[in-house]
Amino acid sequence: MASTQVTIAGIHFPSCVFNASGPRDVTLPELREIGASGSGAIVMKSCTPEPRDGNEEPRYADLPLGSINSMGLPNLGYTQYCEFPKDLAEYGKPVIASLAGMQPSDFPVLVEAFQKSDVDLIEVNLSCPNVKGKPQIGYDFEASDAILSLLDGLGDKPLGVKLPPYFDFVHFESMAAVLKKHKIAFITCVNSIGNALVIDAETERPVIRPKGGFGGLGGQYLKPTALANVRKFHELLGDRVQIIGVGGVYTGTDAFEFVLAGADAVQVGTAFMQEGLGCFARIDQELQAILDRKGYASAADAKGKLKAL
Ligand code: ERO
Repeated sequence: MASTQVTIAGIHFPSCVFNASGPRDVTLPELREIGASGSGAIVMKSCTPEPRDGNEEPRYADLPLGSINSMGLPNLGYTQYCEFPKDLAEYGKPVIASLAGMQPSDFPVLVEAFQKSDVDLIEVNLSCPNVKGKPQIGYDFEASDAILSLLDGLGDKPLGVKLPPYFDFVHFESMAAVLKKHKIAFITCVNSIGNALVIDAETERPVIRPKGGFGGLGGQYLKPTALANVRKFHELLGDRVQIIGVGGVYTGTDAFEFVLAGADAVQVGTAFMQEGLGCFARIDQELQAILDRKGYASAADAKGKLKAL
């Protein structure tokens, strides 16, 4: 059987298929369930300095080809997520912290705390689309650079950045130039497409309430954009930055496409919401079967092997 094990920033993952930071990884019981599942890692919900209830309901909706959400960063506050890795150690898989500051000065506080914790990797979310009045930092290259400058030298745990989707080659190049200035071990690409609007023609209303219905679009709608982002950043950053692909991974074929584009691993968001914990083992097995059929010994062997047409 082909191997789907992977090493990211020197940390071993039993599978390259694992959960995306999202609505089902907020509490310790939810994280324990992910630990006991086939997920190759435990990614925790993006956290802030203080606990947050998030936005008003309804704030998540399934769609024919994916999902829309405006959760608004509900989380228990970072001190809880610094403690959870001790409780999650028994599952023998990497624990990834995800953090999102409400202002630039929050980021070093959160990173420093996680550097002292038992988490294995730290994902800095520069792309939350749903906090009222706050822009997605990743679309402001100077602001992103300034925040990453505050994080340089804060510790030895591998640091990654969760990026928003980009749609223009100039923007890929601008963000790649920022990333090259800092010690970034991995990028997670991409977050949901921000500020989409889904309307129910029957009710003549949006399907979620916060922000007049504007929210982050995930699932199949996102996959071609996500693949393009993985591919472009792989071309621009080469082997110096590893890539975790996310956006519309429902099947082993989806995961294989991300690997061909240049991903080392994939995260599962909407499919996890819709199918539940069984999705990880299923996608992993489907990926193994495709790798076997195509003669790849491992997912790592297929990384970046997209052929020209
Ligand atoms: O609303 C959220 O909590 C949220 N939703 C997303 O689609 N992406 C995020 O990064 C995020 C919060 C950080």
